[in-house]
Amino acid sequence: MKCGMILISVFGGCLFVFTDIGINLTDPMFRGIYRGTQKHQDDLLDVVERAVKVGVKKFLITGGSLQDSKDALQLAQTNDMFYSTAGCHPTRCGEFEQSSPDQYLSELKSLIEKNKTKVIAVGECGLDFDRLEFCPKDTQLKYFEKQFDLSEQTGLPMFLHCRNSHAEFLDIMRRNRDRFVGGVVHSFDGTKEEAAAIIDLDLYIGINGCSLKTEANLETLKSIPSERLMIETDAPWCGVKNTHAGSKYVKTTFPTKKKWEIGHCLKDRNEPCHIIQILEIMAAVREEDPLELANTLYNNTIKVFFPNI
Ligand SMILES: *[C@@H]1O[C@H](CO)[C@@H](O)[C@H](O)[C@H]1NC(C)=O
Ligand SMILES: CC(=O)N[C@H]1CO[C@H](CO)[C@@H](O)[C@@H]1O
Ligand SMILES: [Zn+2]
Repeated sequence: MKCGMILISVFGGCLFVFTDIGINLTDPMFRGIYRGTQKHQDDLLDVVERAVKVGVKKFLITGGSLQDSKDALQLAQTNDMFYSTAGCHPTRCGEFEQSSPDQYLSELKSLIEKNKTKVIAVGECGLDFDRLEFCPKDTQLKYFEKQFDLSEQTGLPMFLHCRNSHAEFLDIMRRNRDRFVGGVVHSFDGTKEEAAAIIDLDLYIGINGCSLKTEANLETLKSIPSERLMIETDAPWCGVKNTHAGSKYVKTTFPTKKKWEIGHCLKDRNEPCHIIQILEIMAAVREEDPLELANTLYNNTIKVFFPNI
């Protein structure tokens, strides 16, 4: 595939290599469906092609529940660049109790074990105390900890989520540290001290648009060694907005429309091609060479998620 054709960038096309460690590619928005209604044609392939043109080599498709993990795996099987995670997001943890918690867990386990070449992490799992309306605290705590059974039994690293729950999160991570090989806390928006505590546990920190909203976020980003960072979009969520502190460092823009049009990005739908904007912000804030930084970030993902290649 040709690179750089749609880029309006000071950087050339294929220079960069990326693993987008967090991408919700099973979201119906990439099929043109919004709140159950078909609003435009399915443009998943265009979205993927735009990402490939900026250098995305590996797409780690997030699984957020048992069904979503099945869908993510099924999608991962359609493309050699796609991989998936399997687990249950904190806001979905009530699902464990809808039938039998043990069965929910064993179905996740069997999905992983039968598809070891595609499922590369346990997750998304963790804690989210900003959204307790979806799942109460005690349920989140219980089933986050339960998912270490999966990392222990499968030997896979973890893809972790932590929102407004740092103390409880760290407490659970420390208590279970010998039950998982490693992993990443994605969409990180915490303080320098919180970042340091995560690194102390020999974990990595994932940065997307939600990690770059304020000057304080940018200061925290500077404090993290590049050997501990990963990059992601969390698309279709967490896009970089003009109001975000990081946006002043964005150099690459894409043809974008408010109403869907073929060959264009859509204003309020983040896409994996925007990963280059995250890199531009990270490199500028950290005063690092973007190419060197991209290589380091890519190598970090190989170490954690693809140790055998
Ligand atoms: C990344 O890994 C490749 C292959 O092992 C190596 O050649 C390269 O120097 C590494 N780059 C960085 C910036 O770590
Ligand atoms: C490619 C592959 O190994 N697919 C398997 C994934 O797991 C399901 C069961 O959960 C099997 O039916 C597939 O064959
Ligand atoms: Zn998340």
